[in-house]
Amino acid sequence: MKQVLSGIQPSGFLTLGNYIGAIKNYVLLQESYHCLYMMADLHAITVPQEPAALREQSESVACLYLAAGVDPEKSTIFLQSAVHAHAELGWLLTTLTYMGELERMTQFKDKSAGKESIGAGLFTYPSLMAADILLYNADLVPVGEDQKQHLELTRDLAHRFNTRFGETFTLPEGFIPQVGARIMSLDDASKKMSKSNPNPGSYIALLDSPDVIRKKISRAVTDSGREVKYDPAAKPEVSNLMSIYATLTNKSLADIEAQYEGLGYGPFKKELAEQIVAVLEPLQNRYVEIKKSGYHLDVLRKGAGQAAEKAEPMLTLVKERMGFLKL
Ligand code: ATP
Ligand code: LTN
Repeated sequence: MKQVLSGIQPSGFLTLGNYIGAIKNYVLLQESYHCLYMMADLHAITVPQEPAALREQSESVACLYLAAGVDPEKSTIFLQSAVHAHAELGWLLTTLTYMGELERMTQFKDKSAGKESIGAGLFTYPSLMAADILLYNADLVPVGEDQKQHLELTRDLAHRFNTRFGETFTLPEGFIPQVGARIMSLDDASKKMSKSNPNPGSYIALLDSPDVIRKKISRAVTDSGREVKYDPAAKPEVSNLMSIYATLTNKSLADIEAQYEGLGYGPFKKELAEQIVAVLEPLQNRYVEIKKSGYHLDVLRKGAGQAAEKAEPMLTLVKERMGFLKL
């Protein structure tokens, strides 16, 4: 059976972009594959995090995985920091990564732009992500479009290692949705929707109340026309809202165009907000229950043990192949 691995950084509270680009597919894939889903907390600290906030956000991501339907009987759910092999293999792979490769990463360029002090970890971030994936010989990695470049690097590192030290790692493939792989900001359709955007109006948080969701959608930027038409080049804002609508309702973009022909943006936005509420309200109710019960902490404890059991033999093999003296 194929192996799946993915993760989300607890660097804030999750958005609809995280749900559509990643979590929705986590739930789908667990029916057919061995799946490991982590809270990438070692990645989250590549930008400064308040300790109390990091703890709270990590718990929140775990509860959201569970509330969205990731089933701990089918999938292993764990904290990256609870499995030591991630940091260790991360270092080993950092030594195989070229500066030029890291300098080309668009996520690094975006996140470091205009900043005075940039942590070295933000730069070497992709080598750690490669370690997460290769440690379990994952075949498939469900992610949004923005992670494609990191996956390419992961494949290059796996190939480089295999060539130098002998066949060890599987070369992973991305599992990227056809529609919704890059949900854009509600206030600026040239930027991706992101949980670390300082303007909360730019995203729908998975924990936003129904009224906040309605308000944010009604205020979402649209062009001055009125035609509900999917045309990302000419109408990026409406096209983005249509992608959200399509993924949440499983309707095709053509069906949505037909449904709102001649009606203008108003009715479309109103119905979109209701569709989002219909998906998020039950998820939020489950979230509250799970958080209160503390169930997620048991899941994480068990998950760390299961993940470590798989990761340790791989790390031992890698170290042996690289020539570390075994005592
Ligand atoms: P940050 O703003 O802190 O960098 P983020 O919101 O971009 O965070 P990540 O933790 O980097 O979220 O991403 C988690 C997963 O969600 C990844 O698979 C990523 O590709 C996906 N994802 C994030 N934002 C979007 C988006 N706007 N559209 C589709 N998928 C997304
Ligand atoms: N870099 C990813 C989060 C992440 C990840 C992973 C995704 C860390 N390790 C391993 C897939 C597989 C991001 O979404 N920013």
